[in-house]
Amino acid sequence: MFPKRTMPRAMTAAGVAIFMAVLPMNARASEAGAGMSGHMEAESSHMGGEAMHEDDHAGGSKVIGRPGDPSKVDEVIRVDLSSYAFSPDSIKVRPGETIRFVLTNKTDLLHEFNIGTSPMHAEHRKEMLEMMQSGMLTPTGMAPASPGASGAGMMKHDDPNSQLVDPGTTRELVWQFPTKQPENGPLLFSCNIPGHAAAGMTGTFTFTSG
Ligand SMILES: [Cu+2]
Repeated sequence: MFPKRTMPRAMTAAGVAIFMAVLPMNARASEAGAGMSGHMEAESSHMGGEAMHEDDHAGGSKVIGRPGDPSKVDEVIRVDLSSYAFSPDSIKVRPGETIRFVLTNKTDLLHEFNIGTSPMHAEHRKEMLEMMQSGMLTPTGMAPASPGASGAGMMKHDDPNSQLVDPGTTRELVWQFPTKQPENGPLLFSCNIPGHAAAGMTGTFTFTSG
């Protein structure tokens, strides 16, 4: 029913993986020590049928959903990414439904669409800031990969709940939502590129009753 667009996604994921590969190991270690509550360590290839959780310290459901099956999409929602806002900035979700987000960035800056709870976004923002500070991430996109960035010690940063949208492009993200808000929710969408969320680039998911 919908055309598959796997190539742009794959390229973006590879770019992110290369970025994370060069982060200082001590930075990664200190994050881990602080409890990477929002960090998804599994590779996307392992995420297929598995729901995503935050670390479960307090009990209760913290499921934020899972990568959706592109052949079982219940609803298509277009979201425009501008500097610095989402339109719409509030999205209604039916419990358990699968949404294909069509994300269009008409600006000349890089933006992100990331689904998560507030603590997850805060954690991811720290990672994005480190990428920016290391020069691997620029305001307009990923820096070209440096030779030798791959190999042993390669870090994966392939979050299936996130899509980077290059300037002037459209990307898609298919996500199956949980049946209710996570205990430590609510679910929000956010651009975690440094400064963008603070400037207003966030939005809310609200769950309808049925
Ligand atoms: Cu942004």
